Amino acid sequence: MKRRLFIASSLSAALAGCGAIGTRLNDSRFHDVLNSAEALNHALLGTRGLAKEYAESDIDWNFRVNGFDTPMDSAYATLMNGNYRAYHLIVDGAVERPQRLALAQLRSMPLQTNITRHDCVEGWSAIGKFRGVQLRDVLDLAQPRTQARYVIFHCMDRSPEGLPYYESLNLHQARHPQALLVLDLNDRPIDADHGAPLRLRVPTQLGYKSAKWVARIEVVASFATIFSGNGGYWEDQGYEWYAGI
Ligand SMILES: Nc1nc2c(c(=O)[nH]1)N[C@H]1C(S)=C(S)[C@@H](COP(=O)(O)O)O[C@H]1N2
Ligand SMILES: [Mo]
Repeated sequence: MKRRLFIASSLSAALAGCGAIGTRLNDSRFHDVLNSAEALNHALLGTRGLAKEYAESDIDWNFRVNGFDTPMDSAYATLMNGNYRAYHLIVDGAVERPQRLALAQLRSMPLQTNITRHDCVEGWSAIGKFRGVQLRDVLDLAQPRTQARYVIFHCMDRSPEGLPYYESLNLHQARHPQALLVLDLNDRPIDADHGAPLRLRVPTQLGYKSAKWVARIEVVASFATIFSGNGGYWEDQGYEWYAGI
């Protein structure tokens, strides 16, 4: 325990004084500190801790919208205009049984609800009621192979420069009981701006991990060869991968 406290205090000393995170993102020493903080978080807290759950009276009924614009391409417009009946979630990669799941199939699985707080790295939070399928149930259908270590979420939107949004979790995070593929937000089918028809929700990690407009879940042994190799759109811009809260 003493050793842990020592490590923790040297980390906070190293982090002290970095008020403007944005200006430090290109500093490699800053990255080293972040990465060691991630490892420490992981070692001390593991992935078993549960995020706090709130009461109905705490819900922000006007849940804020953030991130890139809702996809505007004709493929998405067609999906939306058909009330997402043509949508299928693809689960593939290092799995025994690749899946192609319609929304109705997902809705017929056991659904879980949690009222949890979403924390955006930009400094705002909102409490929402998230209802959906446990990600681990979907992974169980697909049966990850023994070499599988991460799940990549491929999204339908793009950054202003045209780069696709994507995210990743390791299999432990993905099997967290509160990690949901969300179908309903605040008692309504999730709307287009919040990631319809399916978005990830991981209340134990920062907001950018909770990918909206998920089209495909790819199970992989490593994400080194995916886009710029850092495990997510924002991670490729220098944000931390683990992003635990
Ligand atoms: N596909 C996709 N997912 C995304 C984003 C995005 O731009 N595209 N933004 C992330 C960020 S930074 C936040 S804070 C949340 C915002 O979710 P909300 O619009 O439901 O509040 O979505 C996350 N997931
Ligand atoms: Mo965010």
